[in-house]
Formats: sequence, structure tokens, C-alpha cells
Amino acid sequence: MNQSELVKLADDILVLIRKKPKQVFAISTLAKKLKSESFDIYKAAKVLKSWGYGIKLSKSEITFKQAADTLSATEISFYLKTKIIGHNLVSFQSVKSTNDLASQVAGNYPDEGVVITSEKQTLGRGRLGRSWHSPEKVGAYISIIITPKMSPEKAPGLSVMTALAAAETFESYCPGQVKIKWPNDILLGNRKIAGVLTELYTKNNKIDYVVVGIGINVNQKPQDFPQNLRKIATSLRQVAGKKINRAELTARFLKNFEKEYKQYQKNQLAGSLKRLRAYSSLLGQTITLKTGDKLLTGQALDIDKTGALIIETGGKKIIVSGGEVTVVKRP
Ligand code: BT5
Repeated sequence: MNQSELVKLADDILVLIRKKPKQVFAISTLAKKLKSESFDIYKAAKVLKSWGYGIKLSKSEITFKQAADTLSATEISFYLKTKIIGHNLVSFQSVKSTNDLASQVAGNYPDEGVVITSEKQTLGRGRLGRSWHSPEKVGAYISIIITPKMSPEKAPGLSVMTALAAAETFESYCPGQVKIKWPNDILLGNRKIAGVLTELYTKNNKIDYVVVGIGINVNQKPQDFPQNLRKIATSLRQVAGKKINRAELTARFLKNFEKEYKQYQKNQLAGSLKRLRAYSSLLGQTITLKTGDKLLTGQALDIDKTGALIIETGGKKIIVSGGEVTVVKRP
């Protein structure tokens, strides 16, 4: 049995034993079920241990004790309750950027709901050429391919929609503490824990596909951030005060994403405005926005159903789409 067959067998064993923790499985029974040799089952169980799974293993028996801290497709799928988003889920140990990879995949085969995750990114991207710090095994780096049947003008609101899905997810870990800094930052106690990068690909003025990427700081300790981020970033773990299961968190986020996306396709953010307003860190504040080279200062009044921010400046109301805008200053 070669290495990739062994890895596949390890995954198959996991699917069987993962659902029944503490049950003792005879290796000979698993071998029969998986049409393998007992010796290979034993070897594959050792592979599972090397992945960090808590497994009690003897020559004749296997017992599942504890899940590994991993963002593998099998582990995420264990918690996943979606219909479309994540129906095809591929996980990597290390990639340059999950958004880049998703775009390559979708360029060949734009399939609604494909999800790519990675344990680490070596060139994680933020918006406008900025970078996303993506250390190994403590974060969640996720890209979702979608192919919405809507006009490209409606795409910027997908970032706000995704930020809302993320906020709803984090709310269950840190109730009452989550804020969305329009259009794409999610904050806990005024520090950033996640950012959304939505990239639109068009063909003949129609949406070909959209890659929605999110980077989430899950289990970082303060020292895991570089000096320049220590004062502006935090993680769910730091605020919740306990280590978070990244696979479960990812599955919960994908579920919320699917729910919000379904609504968005019907009526954009019309049904979500109340929640968006409640999460917003900007409304009512005087802020400075940067669009291209221009700076604009005004009071943030509201968010509309397209995801745009309505601001008042010099007695006029202006609607700013989330597209290429950065909030550079607020009190
Ligand atoms: C974002 O950009 O916030 C979007 C980040 C999207 C990252 C995901 S990870 C999966 C997918 N694949 C990718 O390659 N990207 C996406 P922006 O609003 O431009 O914010 C970037 C700024 O946030 C940086 O300039 C830093 O100041 C700050 N930053 C970078 N890494 C951070 C981190 N881990 N936590 C908090 N802040 C961070």
C-alpha cells in the first residue's frame, strides 16, 4: 500500500470511528468493512495518531478518544450541516492564498459551493494589495466559490453579507461583543479578528464566479501576532478565554453563510438590515473613508439593502458602495 492509499484508508477509518467515540472497534471488523488487510488498518491508525488524533490502539483494537486540532475536510465535514456550500470541500496544509487557489479552480470549473481551506497561507491577501497574516494551525483560512445569477453590480454587498454570517457565528462564542466595521472587518472589543476578501470574476458583463475569502483569528495567543498587529488584532480564543475547535467553527460559519447567501439572492440585505445595524461599529460616528485617492469625511447614517453605507457630508447624503472603500479614521 503506497502513502496516498494509506492516507485514504486512514480517512476512511476515521469516518467510521469518529461517530462513535469510546466504542472499541476490532481491527479485523474494520478490515472487512473497508476491504483491507488488518495490517494496513493498523498502519493507517498510526497515521491518524500522527495527525494528532487521540486513538487507543492495540494489535487487534482501535478506540477513538479525541479529535485532532485540524482543519481537514473530514473533520469539518463531521460538523457540516449545509446543503450546497461545502458539498465539495478541499483542505490543504499550506497554500499561498486560498483565494488564488479557488480562483484557479473556478476558472476551469465554476461550481457553486466549492470550499477550499488551509492550515496556513504563505501569501495570504487582504484588500488593495495588503497582506493577511496567516500562521499555521491557529487560524481558519477559507475561500468559497459561488456562481450567483445576479448582475455584477450586486456583488459588493456579498462582502457585507459574509461579514454578517461571520458575526453571527462569532456571536455564539463571544455573545454581545461582536462588531462589524463596514464593509469587511469583524471586530471583538475594537480589535480585528476576521477580514473578508470578495473577488468578482466576470465574463461578457455577467458574473462568471465569485470567490469569497475569509481569514479568522481563532486560537492565536498575543505573541502569535507580529508586533505591528498586536495592538489591532485579537483572536476568538483570547476573548472567549478558551481554545476553540476550528473545524466546528468553520462548519458553523459555512452554515450561516449558506443561510445569508440564500436570502441575499432573493432580496439582497433587505431582511438583514436590523441585524447589520446592531452589529455595526460605524453608524452614528464621524468617519473618514478612502475611495481611490479621495478622502471623504462624514457621519455614517445607515446601511442600505445593497450593502452600501449612507453617509452625510456637508449637508448632503452620499451612498458609498463597499467596493474599494477603506475606513481610515473614526473617533
Ligand atoms: C482583509 O483585508 O481584511 C481581508 C482578509 C482576507 C483574508 C482571507 S484568508 C482566506 C482568503 N485567502 C486570501 O489570500 N485572503 C482571504 P483588509 O481590509 O485589506 O485588511 C488587511 C489589513 O488587516 C492588513 O493591512 C493588516 O493591517 C491587518 N491584518 C493582517 N493580518 C491580520 C490578522 N491575521 N488579524 C488581524 N488583522 C490583520
